[in-house]
Amino acid sequence: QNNQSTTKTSIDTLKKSKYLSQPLISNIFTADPSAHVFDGKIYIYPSHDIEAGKPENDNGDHFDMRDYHILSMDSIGAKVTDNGVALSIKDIPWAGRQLWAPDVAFKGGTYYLYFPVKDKSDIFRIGVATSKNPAGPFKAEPLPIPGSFSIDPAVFTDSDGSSYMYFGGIWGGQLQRWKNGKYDANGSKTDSQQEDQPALTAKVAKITNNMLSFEGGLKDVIILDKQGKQLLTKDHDRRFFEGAWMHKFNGKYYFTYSTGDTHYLASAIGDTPYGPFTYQGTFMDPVEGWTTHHSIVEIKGKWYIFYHDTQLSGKTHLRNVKVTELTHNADGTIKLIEPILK
Ligand code: FUB
Repeated sequence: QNNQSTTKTSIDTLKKSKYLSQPLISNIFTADPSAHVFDGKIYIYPSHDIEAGKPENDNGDHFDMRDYHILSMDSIGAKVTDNGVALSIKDIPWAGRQLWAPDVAFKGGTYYLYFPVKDKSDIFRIGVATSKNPAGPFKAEPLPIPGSFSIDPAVFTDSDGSSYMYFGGIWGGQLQRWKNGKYDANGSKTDSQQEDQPALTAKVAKITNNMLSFEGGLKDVIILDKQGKQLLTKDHDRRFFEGAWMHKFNGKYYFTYSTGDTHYLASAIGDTPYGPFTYQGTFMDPVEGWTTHHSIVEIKGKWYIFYHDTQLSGKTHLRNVKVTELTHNADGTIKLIEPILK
């Protein structure tokens, strides 16, 4: 008996030592962590993964999440608190299914939680819910943001107080079905399928003063190569797939994202929140699990990346969030992070 438990402990230790960092919590499965600092405390807004028994497919039906839990901690390495249900799908009047990756913004004493969910016609839209407390509970607005679609909202507030939303995702995220500004239910299941044309990319919109709508229309987040040419559909190692994030460092705007089917996190930098952005390279190698999704945040003078993998479950739809340090290089790139130790 003793020998068996010693062997099990050694195997567990060996397994753990494979990874650059360890899961932040293990009482629930969490993914897509958007991290922010409010009043000196760290808050993480993740998806809450569950086993819904849905078959795995390219549409992402197996990601059938029903609520959000917000995590908080006083500092990196400190105890992580799961603050319980912050918003449930049953309290979103227009929602159908699949609560995917959220983000949050703060303005004038109110926290705004932005979330993608399929409406009752199975079309992804982006909604807003509000709270006076960063950990919730949040109350959803009665309707989605007018003109919103697709997934993965990331809200960036610039030094002048203006906020912008970056959003979109191809394949299950449905971005490719909005070619002419209207949803095409019979459209492509993956991308534009025009291999030698500029790839579909994220959208960016300025958010109105009341934080509830878009103003000035949607713009494409243009990603250029070093020769000034837009990345093409066939360039799966570099083109945008989903999971946008924006942060500002040394006066430059860093647009970071997942390349999806090639599983990298990549960065591109620009001089304004609207871009254009010049591709800088990959800054995180693939994690375990199909999806990769992150946020980047400065905490007490150091930069961190929050991300997920499938260390606890070994299943692509049951993920766990993690954090590790991130370093900006002087040449505009971000130092490569290898989540699985060699
Ligand atoms: O969590 C569901 C989806 O998986 C997210 O919206 C994507 O970014 C991917 O992480």
